Amino acid sequence: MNTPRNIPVSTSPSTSPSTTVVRAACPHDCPDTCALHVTVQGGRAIKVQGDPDHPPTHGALCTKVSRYTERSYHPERVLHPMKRVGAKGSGAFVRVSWDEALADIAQRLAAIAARDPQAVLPYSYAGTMGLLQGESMAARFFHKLGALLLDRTICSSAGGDALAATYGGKVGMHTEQYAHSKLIVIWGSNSIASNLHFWTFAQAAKRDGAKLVCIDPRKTETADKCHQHIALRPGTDGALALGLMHELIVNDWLDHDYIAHHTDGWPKLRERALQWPPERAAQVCGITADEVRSLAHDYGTTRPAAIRLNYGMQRVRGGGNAVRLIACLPCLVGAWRHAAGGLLLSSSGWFKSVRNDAALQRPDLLAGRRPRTINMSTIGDDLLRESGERLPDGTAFGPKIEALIVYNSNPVAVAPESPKVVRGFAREDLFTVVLEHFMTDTADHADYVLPATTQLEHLDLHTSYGHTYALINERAIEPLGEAKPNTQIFRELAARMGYTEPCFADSDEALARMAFVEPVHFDELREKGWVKLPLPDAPFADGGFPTANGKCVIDSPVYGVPDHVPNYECESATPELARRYPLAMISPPARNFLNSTFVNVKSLRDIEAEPLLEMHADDAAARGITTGTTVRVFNDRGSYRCKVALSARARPGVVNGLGIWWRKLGLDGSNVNELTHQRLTDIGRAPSFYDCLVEVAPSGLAPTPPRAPATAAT
Ligand SMILES: Nc1nc2c(c(=O)[nH]1)N[C@H]1C(S)=C(S)[C@@H](COP(=O)(O)OP(=O)(O)OC[C@H]3O[C@@H](n4cnc5c(=O)[nH]c(N)nc54)[C@H](O)[C@@H]3O)O[C@H]1N2
Ligand SMILES: Nc1nc2c(c(=O)[nH]1)N[C@H]1C(S)=C(S)[C@@H](COP(=O)(O)OP(=O)(O)OC[C@H]3O[C@@H](n4cnc5c(=O)[nH]c(N)nc54)[C@H](O)[C@@H]3O)O[C@H]1N2
Ligand SMILES: [Mo]
Repeated sequence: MNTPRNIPVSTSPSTSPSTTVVRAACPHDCPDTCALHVTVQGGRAIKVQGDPDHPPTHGALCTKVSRYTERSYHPERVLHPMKRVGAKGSGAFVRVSWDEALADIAQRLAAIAARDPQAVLPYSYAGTMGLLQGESMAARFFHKLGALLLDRTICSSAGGDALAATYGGKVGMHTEQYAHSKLIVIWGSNSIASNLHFWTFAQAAKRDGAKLVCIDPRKTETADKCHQHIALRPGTDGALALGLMHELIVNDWLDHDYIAHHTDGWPKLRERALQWPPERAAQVCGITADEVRSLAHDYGTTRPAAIRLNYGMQRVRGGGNAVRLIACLPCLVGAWRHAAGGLLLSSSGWFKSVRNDAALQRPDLLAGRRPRTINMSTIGDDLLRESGERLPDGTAFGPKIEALIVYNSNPVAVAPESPKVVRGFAREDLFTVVLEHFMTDTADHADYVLPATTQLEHLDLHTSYGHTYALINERAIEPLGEAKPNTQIFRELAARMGYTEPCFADSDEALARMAFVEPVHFDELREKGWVKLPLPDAPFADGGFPTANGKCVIDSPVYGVPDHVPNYECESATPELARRYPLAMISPPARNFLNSTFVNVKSLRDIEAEPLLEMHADDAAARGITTGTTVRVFNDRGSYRCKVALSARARPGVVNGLGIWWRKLGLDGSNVNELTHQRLTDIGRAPSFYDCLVEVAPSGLAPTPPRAPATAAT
């Protein structure tokens, strides 16, 4: 926070004994995408701080990323290529040279691809959100190979596709504008944990008299600090939105002019909403009718009113429909007329016009081939399929997956229904290469683990899904050990495969120079660290949504009029299942981890202590469970052992299994995904992690008190 403002900008890694400050960007999968200053002394990064001048970062960092040097210099970093010598999953590896590893990998991939390139699957997500170290050289490599395509759905595609169906893109309010709102509805998000920099703006509004409402089944640390917490059942947000609309209609809190000019299809939704009086919505949501009425009153009568929607509420069967319903609300009351009113789920669509993904990823290298697409969320099932196997929709699966190249992801820990994922990764006839910083649960199953650089050790560029600035990440230090950037690993693999197209020789700087188009310039990023997209403060004050006719689409030609869609697993949809497994389990992120990243950083793991299941006192008492009891959490898919914490954070009927722990650091080598399923959301082909029924029973071991979590300092 006290970094001098006049930092000398360093564009190459420093080895001088003097101290330099390098401009960087946080690579993690988080809406905040902070601008960083990395202090380097004698070639070693000694401090990572938030850029005080970048408005969304405002000089502050979360606990995790302020420890970024601890992660980069971690004694367990994988710093050399490693080849498996033991059974898959055993973690027995020996060090080999780059030469040996790359030669063998290229030879094995070439042999498989010669039979059928569609037996090769790339698997990646957002370990880094960087445009270069994500899908640039990697995409070129797989396009040239003709490998399977990956549908990257594991996080946000239900809400993202739903928002795009409504507004025409993943677009919304500017995060800074929340400082000026008078009502902020934080919907399906634990902002203090997962969107900390937004929370600063919400707090400023609160100090200015704004009311803050949190809608979340869990009483999160964010809910603690809001004026009101509405603890609805998981997967009932669509019903709540319909109940709110009912009240907006009957009390005439609608902006008729905005509706008439800037929305399409309201009459049909109006008819549907009139069937949702507060009593009906309340009954579905497990809340009181007064809670529905009072929220509708606040939302219908306060200006400016802003919703911060987040992805926590779309990880259920009806997540897409719920997002569409909620996205209609700001149009119904004309909240968009104000810069500090409206809604933000994701801002990533604002970058669409300045990104040149085709230049980075070169889909033209497919040369007319159209490989099949595999959904990353069903990797458990798909790794276990045989060639030509009949799929539930009647079509045939293509060739069996024979090779898997994983980078920027830890699917063995994070993908749903891990019993199947683990079986797939354990297949002896599967050739697996993992590019990683650490020996994760996934790396343990690899034939080769290749050491990748961290954000301090490579160049990258970033956009954001929570703000509207493009950023640069300059390389601050030389790669540690023999680590190489993902780009370089794919460049060298391409050479070994005999790919001679000039694009495989592009340097990282060459890639960076083609990543953006007007008005974002690489040289300006290099000079300033970040640039704001030129966008109006109140983007939809006069409509102008990026849809075909500029209106908010309520009645979609593809999806129809949105409705409440009950969970796959719930009392109303599956009463028999609900009798055997009466507790709904959600598994939201733990504050000091980022998905499964940082779980191995001891100082952060010490804060989280151990994998815990939060449980309401009544549910625990009914099962003879108390704080510290080791329990079995189970359903038909699997069983997971952990300790229970009786907690006011859990509502009756719902248990919270905070994630995402590395399996091998759990009590019995598993984590919450042992219980989740692979069924996909209504829109966007995404997993429904939080749509999951379980039962909990003491596992027979004597209760011991959980390790006391230390106090987090952020
Ligand atoms: N510290 C930290 N920050 C993170 C992450 C992390 O793991 N740790 N993950 C990052 C990633 S990958 C993402 S996608 C983003 C997005 O972040 P989100 O996925 O939005 O994560 P949270 O903000 O924790 O929101 C989840 C919240 O939704 C609640 N929830 C669960 N089910 C429902 C429901 O049915 N309805 C409603 N209304 N709420 C529900 C949970 O109790 C939880 O508090 O955060 C990013 N930031
Ligand atoms: N039960 C349950 N499961 C969930 C969720 C949940 O809420 N509940 N959340 C889901 C969500 S929102 C998401 S986004 C996914 C996240 O799933 P993933 O994207 O797989 O995220 P991480 O678990 O953080 O794993 C990222 C890995 O990338 C590695 N990495 C980072 N940078 C680099 C790099 O530059 N090069 C290489 N080669 N590797 C790098 C890290 O070391 C880390 O092991 O998990 C999903 N799974
Ligand atoms: Mo995510």
